[in-house]
Amino acid sequence: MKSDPRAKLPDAPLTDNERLKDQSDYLHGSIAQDLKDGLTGGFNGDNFQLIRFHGMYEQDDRDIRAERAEQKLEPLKNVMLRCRLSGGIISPKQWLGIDEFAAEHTLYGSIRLTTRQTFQFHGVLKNNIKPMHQWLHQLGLDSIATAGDVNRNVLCTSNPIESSLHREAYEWAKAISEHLLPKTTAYADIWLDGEKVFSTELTAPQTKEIADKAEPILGKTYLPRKFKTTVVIPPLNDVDLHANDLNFVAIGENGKLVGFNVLVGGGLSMEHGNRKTFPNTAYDFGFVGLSDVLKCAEAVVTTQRDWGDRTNRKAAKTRYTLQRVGVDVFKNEVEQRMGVPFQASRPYAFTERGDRIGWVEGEDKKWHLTLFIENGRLLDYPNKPLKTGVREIAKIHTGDFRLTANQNLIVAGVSARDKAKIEKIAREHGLIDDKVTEQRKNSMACVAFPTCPLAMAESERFLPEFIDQIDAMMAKNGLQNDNIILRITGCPNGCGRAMLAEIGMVGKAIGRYNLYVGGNRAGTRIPRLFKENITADEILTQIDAWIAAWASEREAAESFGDFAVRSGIVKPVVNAAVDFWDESKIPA
Ligand code: SRM
Ligand code: SF4
Repeated sequence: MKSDPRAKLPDAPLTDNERLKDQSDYLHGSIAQDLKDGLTGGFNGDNFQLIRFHGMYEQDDRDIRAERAEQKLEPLKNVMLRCRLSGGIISPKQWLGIDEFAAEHTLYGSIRLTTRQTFQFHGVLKNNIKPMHQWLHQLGLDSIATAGDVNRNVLCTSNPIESSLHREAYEWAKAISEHLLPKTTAYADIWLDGEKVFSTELTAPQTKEIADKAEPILGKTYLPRKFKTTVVIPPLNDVDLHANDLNFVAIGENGKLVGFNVLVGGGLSMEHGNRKTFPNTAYDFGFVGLSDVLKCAEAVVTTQRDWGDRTNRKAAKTRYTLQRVGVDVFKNEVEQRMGVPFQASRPYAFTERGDRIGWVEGEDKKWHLTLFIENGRLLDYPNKPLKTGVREIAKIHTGDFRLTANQNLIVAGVSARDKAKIEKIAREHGLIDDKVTEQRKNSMACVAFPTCPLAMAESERFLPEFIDQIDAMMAKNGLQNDNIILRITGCPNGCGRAMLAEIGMVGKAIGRYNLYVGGNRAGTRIPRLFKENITADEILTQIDAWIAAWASEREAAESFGDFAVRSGIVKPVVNAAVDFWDESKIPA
């Protein structure tokens, strides 16, 4: 096919990822044969990348890498699996199943709740991979398209309070996810011995009628890069829509969903020092009614499919396509493809992002308990058997569980009769801890060491003690009931969404971080670099001074991020594509 001149694509060779997708026979590769290769715990050649489209990453434990090398052993190769869970909803029965799998068949025994409303198993050895998929399948779960160059797990505001609007929005998140899923039979062929019929309503993607392998939406070589989508219900921006390529902001009238405002081109990753990369907030395209939602999602995805840069993975995401062709040109193309123009955006406002930890009553009179799970890591800790606690709740819970985009867990749909029983279990297992500060509840870290191969600095393992010190600073200044959205991410890929925090730390090297400041509460402003490559102690000294200044000089109810901008700690990032790297705005 001749390329569209409006896409202004560079005349350069395609990346190797394009070759391997093209030659993969719709994501089959030789994964099935590779599984039988007992000489290595890992995957060979292209399969190393291809398993990502099936929701897995090959990893090894970095803590023991050197020791194994000394013993002339291969690194302890294993896979991390990421489940597909649109809107983060999982039933107690499914929970009990994944709890058992994590305990019995993974190296770490944990269930890790992620920043995108799902869970990961870490440390699955090769011989357990196929049984794992079959195990998930029995539970009505799968991991299709949770990684790789496809539309990933679709997020949806975890908002059980307004249950009717949430139910409608959630159905859309599921429908969009299913509409944009790969249609290849590779997942079923490799992991389920060809079984194509999915039995539960949670997984409807690969139905009998999809008999061929064609990919009508994604195409034979899938998307140029990963693609992320949300459905969000204002005023809560808990899903952090600006981290995503495509966003549907729910617009309700009299409690009924009437359509969505569509925002395109958000994303947070960058490379240290590479000015061609930048985090970006998404652009407002306008409103679509409910009858146009799927057409709109498909039009944005296919435009990015055809116009995204396949010669350079660092320039391949939607936001770079928008920069290259122009936002209006991209938007017009989407309108052409969906067959209707966008209407003017409807008014809405975001006020907050965090999860409401504790009990709330929904409009349907059911109760919902949001449990704060530090870094989303569910494991039995000394004196805090968190994983056992959730298992005990799952045994008696008649509603569902909802994973949040802030790595927390909601026990949703509890009747007034069961409330006390569930609270008792949660307290006994440390899942409710009244001593957890507001600051800790609003802090977040990505996984990083020991499993993430890309980590430059500690993140998840570093955050808890770091927050002890921030807690002390807040208390010293009388701010123990306040909080700053503080996030750490172990490298500039930004999985912990530090690039939408009031204070963000981005790993640079072991023990060293770049410090960013000045994001806002609603998650609509990117923070600016304050200092590069500094130690945790230097950062603590800086934050101590900032907190003291904020305590004494803030205006009524002024958040820290707004204070940082108003008081001139940093100049705000206004248009990241243009001014994120502007050195004149970085403090000397
Ligand atoms: Fe991420 C890669 C973990 C959310 C941007 N991310 C990775 C990998 C798979 C490392 C790798 O490629 O080998 C990490 C696995 C670590 C481990 O051991 O588990 C990883 N990302 C995570 C999770 C688990 C972080 C967490 O602490 O919860 C999140 C899982 C999400 C999910 O369930 O799907 C996670 N990743 C994010 C987010 C935040 C978000 O989407 O809200 C981002 C920033 C938003 C964005 O995409 O711009 C993010 N992850 C990346 C990138 C940079 C992508 C890019 O555009 O350049 C990579 C690297 C890559 O894709 O090449 C990456
Ligand atoms: Fe790994 Fe970097 Fe993502 Fe953290 S931000 S999980 S270190 S890729």
